[in-house]
Amino acid sequence: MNTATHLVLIPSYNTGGARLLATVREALAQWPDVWVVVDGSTDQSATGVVALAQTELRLRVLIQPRNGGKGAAVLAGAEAALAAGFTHALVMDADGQHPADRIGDFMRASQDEPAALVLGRPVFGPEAPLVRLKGRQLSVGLVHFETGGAGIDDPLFGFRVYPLAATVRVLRRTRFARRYDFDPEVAVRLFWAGTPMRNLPAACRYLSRAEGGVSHYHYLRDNLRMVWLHTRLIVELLLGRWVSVGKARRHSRIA
Ligand SMILES: Nc1nc2c(ncn2[C@@H]2O[C@H](COP(=O)(O)OP(=O)(O)O)[C@@H](O)[C@H]2O)c(=O)[nH]1
Ligand SMILES: [Mg+2]
Repeated sequence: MNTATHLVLIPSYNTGGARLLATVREALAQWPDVWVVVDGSTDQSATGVVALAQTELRLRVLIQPRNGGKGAAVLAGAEAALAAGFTHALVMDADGQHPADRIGDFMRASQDEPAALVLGRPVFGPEAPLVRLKGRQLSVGLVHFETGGAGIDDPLFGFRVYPLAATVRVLRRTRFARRYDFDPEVAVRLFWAGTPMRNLPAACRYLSRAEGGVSHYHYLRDNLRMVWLHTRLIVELLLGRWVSVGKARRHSRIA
C-alpha cells in the first residue's frame, strides 16, 4: 500500500498523558505518519508525546495555544497536512475509544476510492452507556433527513478518512463545525458537496475511568449545540440545499 499520501491525525484535549501516549503508540504500530494536535490542553498531556517525537521522526505534535475545539483542531491539522503534501487524513479520537487495528483497512478503502469520505459505522460493546446510544438514534434520524436517507450510516462516530482538500473547502465556508458539531456537520456538508460516502464497521469502546477513559462531552451544553446544528442544517436544506441532496442521491445510486 502507498502510505505517502495518507496520515493519521489525532485531535486531543486534556486526554491525560498516559492515555494519549498509548493511543499514539497504537497508531504508530499501524501507520508511519501520525500527527497529534494538542488543543490548548492544560493537563500536561503533551509532554509525553513531544518526548516520543524526538525518536519517532514521523510523529509530529502541533500545539495550539488556546482550546478551539475538535473541529478547529482537525482543520488546523488538515491545512498543515495539505501543505506538507498529504491528500488524506484518518482522524481518530485520542482517548482510546477508536480501533487502531482498523487503520489499515480504512486507509485501503480510501486509496481505492480517493474522492470518498470513509466513515466508521460503530459496533458497540455491552459497556456502552444507554443514554449515549439513545441520543445517537436521534442524530442518525436527523442526518438521514438532511441527506435524503443516503450515505451516512453514523454521523457521530469520528473514526474516518477525510479527503483533505474537499474537507478544508467545506470547513472554511462555515464558521461552525468547530466543536462537537464537527463530526455530523462536516459529513453532511461533504455529502451536499457531492463527496461519495463509504461506511465500514469499526468497534467503539467505552473505557472505564480506571482504564483512563475521559469524555469532555457536556450533556446540556453539547446537546444544545446539536439542536442548533440541526436547526441550521434543516433551514439551509429548506432554503435550497434539497437540490444538492437530489444530485448527491442520484450520484450515490450510480456509484
Ligand atoms: N482538539 C480537540 N479535541 C477535542 C476537544 N474536545 C474533545 N476532543 C477530542 O475529540 C475526541 C472525542 O471527544 P470526547 O470528549 O471523548 O467525546 P465522546 O467520545 O463523544 O465522549 C477525543 O479524542 C478528544 O480528545 C477539543 O476541545 N479540542
Ligand atoms: Mg471519547
